[in-house]
Amino acid sequence: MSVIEKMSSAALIELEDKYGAHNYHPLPVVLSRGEGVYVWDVEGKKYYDFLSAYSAVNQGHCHPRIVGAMVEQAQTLTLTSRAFYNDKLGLYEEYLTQYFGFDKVLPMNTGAEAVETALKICRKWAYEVKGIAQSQALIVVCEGNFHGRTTTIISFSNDENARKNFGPYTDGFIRIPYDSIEALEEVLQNHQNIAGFLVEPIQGEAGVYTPADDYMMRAKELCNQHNVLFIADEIQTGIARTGSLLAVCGNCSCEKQCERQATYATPDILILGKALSGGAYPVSAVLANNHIMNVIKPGQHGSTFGGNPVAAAVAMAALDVVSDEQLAQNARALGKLFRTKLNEYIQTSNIATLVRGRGLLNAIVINDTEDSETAWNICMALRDNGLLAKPTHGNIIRFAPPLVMNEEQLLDCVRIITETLKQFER
Ligand code: IF1
Repeated sequence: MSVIEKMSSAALIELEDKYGAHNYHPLPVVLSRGEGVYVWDVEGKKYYDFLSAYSAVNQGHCHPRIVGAMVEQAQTLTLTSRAFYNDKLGLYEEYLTQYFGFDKVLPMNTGAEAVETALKICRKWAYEVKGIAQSQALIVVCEGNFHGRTTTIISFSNDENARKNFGPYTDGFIRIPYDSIEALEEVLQNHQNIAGFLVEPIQGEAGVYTPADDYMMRAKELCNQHNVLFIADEIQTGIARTGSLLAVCGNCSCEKQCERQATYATPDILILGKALSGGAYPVSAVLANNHIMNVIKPGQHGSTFGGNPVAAAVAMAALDVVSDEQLAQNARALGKLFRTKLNEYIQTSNIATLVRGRGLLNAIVINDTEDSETAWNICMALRDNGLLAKPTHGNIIRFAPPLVMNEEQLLDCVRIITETLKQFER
């Protein structure tokens, strides 16, 4: 241990470079500690975390309630597999389904696994309930989607880097433009065998692309009309990130964070991951009502770790924190402030052209070509100035701090961001 603690950032980066597969291109900063909205590197420098592990750490780093629940359960019982019952799973299933308003949950671990689960449930429902002919079911997805890295999921991606040379691909998906109700209407009218529509309420990887306010609601209505399952991937947008418990709720201004969920765009299948554990542990879930979930019978789906007692204890604590600390309301208020302040700056800027997002899932568009290094260089300068963010797709920088941030901290971050951008004005 003491040897590792003494190693420099440069030496640790070298180790990863030598012994790890090169499947990532991280910002060169080596973190060794986190607390709330802050992380520290191995040299002791302190940063604001403006990525939150891609919105997994919504509740802040090492939240004592979440860590406490994890440690306590880890000392008691960690894994039984689903060959036996455990004394936490049922409690968690009741808690989670009541929290989000569904009959049942199927617990998994990673986001991609949960998406795969939703696709399997949807196809099985299509054959056994909707009555689509064997192997004919189609699932509609969107251009620019990101749903994970499995072979089936990359089959319907249009990101060449993510899919090239991983074929043969899985059939049965149709891609339509995102944020186009007309395209959805057309595809639903032209095909008889559509089982589901899989969609992100905001496209994160595509650069925090925020669709029209009524897109989710109208898409859900169209799906209803055509007896097609509306499947919301809220792995990144869910759990208070966008200023409401779920982003499918839209820009609701209600005080009760999920009030509109029941009447607005309740998905037929809801996919959660990331912040379901506050970033402490891989926990994902697929929620649906009985008439859909009951198509899955023993032996047809599962996972060794799915629904394990540590995951159950961690997820309950993580969701307790979201409601007790009113994180959705905080994300909504601070998000508005963030966009207002950045917009004021952008009026005067040549380097930043646009800020967009909802709640505390935001991005700025950098005024340069897609393949330029400018966004990366700005992120390096932000790092030097004490704030960690990452570019997405070339010239866009995503800003997603933990939701436990306060107003004073947010204004401090706005100061760091604008002062850094100033260094790049031309
Ligand atoms: C990586 C992006 C974010 C997701 C949605 C499913 C998954 C993700 C909407 C899969 C995961 C992560 C994965 C991460 C990068 C990151 C990401 F830039 F690639 F798009 F967050 F914006 N659905 N997103 O966002 O969940 O299996 O990873 O648990 O390094 O690949 P997972």
